[in-house]
Amino acid sequence: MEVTVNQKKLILVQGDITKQETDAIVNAANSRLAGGGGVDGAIHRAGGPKIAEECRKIGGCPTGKAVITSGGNLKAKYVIHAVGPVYRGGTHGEAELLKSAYLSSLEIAEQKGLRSISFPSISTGAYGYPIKEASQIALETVLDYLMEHKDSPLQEVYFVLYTPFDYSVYAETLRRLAEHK
Ligand code: AR6
Repeated sequence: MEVTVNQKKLILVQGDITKQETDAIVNAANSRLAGGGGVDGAIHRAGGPKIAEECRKIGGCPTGKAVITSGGNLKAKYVIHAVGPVYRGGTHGEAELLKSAYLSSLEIAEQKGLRSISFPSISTGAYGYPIKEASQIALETVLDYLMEHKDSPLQEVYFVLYTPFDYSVYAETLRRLAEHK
């Protein structure tokens, strides 16, 4: 499924983000940039040790922010490591922090002049963010960004959802949001 905003595309696909050929893929990292399971583990496995080495040099990243490394052996030239919040009931600023993790990634991509980027569903695995709420924040943040940054070099923003269920939740949210824009 895809929608167009200011001649830029937001595209939902189901699959494995490590296979994406966009300029950058986004990692759902932790604030120590220490690697882990889920999409983080998959990216480090597929990208090789160079990514972890660069992460070690950077040292860490606060929740709600992102940092960039090379893509190692991946097809993507860069990995943007975004740190989403751990979900603790929704009353600890989680929504703002999740939005900020997406925005920080988009800003880094824009500064680097990237044309395409792929996001996973940040925080909805190990960090426990309910996916319906998270999809609303993720998609709204990207749609607003594309609307407000006409001159950004970013032309394509993908969401790569790992399971058919995750894809269906994002597709439903996107349909709803697109109707109201
Ligand atoms: N491609 C796309 N999405 C994937 C892939 C993949 N190859 N593998 C998993 N997902 P999670 P979080 C989905 O747990 O909740 C790590 O240990 C997965 O189905 O990866 O932000 C880090 O080091 C889920 O929908 O990230 C952190 O400590 C989504 O990616 C912590 O987990 C996010 O799940 C971050 O937790």
